[in-house]
Amino acid sequence: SVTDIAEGIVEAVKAGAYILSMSLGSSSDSSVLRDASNWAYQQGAIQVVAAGNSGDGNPSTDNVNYPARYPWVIAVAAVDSNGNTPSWSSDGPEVDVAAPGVNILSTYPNKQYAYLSGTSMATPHVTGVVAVIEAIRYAAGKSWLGFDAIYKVLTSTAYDLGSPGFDVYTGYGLVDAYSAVRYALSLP
Ligand SMILES: [Ca+2]
Ligand SMILES: [Ca+2]
Repeated sequence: SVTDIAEGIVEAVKAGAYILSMSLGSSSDSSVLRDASNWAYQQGAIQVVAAGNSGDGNPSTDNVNYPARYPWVIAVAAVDSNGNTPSWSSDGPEVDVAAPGVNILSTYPNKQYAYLSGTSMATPHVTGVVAVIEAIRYAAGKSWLGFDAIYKVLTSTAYDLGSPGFDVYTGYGLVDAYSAVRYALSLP
């Protein structure tokens, strides 16, 4: 339930998890989810969230789920191996970046692997990049980059896809781990 998710966010941050990967969402907002997510942001947590699999191909309708819609999280759309947006990837002005989300080799119940598709598969690619950024900065003796700086790093180094510049399908573009790490290491 949404209260379970809210509680999970709060307990994770209380336990010291400051990078949250959330392959989940709902089309309806909830005050308890909003409060928990905003609280996590205020604690310095970086929340990376699947935009959703409710795309309709219409750029004028917003299909981004909650909590991906919140401005204090990073909302991730899916692209295929050609950089194209699958029809189901949720589109909207809150999409921040895109990542591979079609036919992604994934862990699966009962000690299995399976090729899965969804913004749920795209999201951990971005979460991993955030973790690498913070880890390499830590190894270099640099401070934790908070949400605002991470947001700038990811969006300004993303590889532009689709229509030039920001678009509602891929946000600022395909997340680029190497460029993002290089840029993050150049920051104080
Ligand atoms: Ca739409
Ligand atoms: Ca674009």
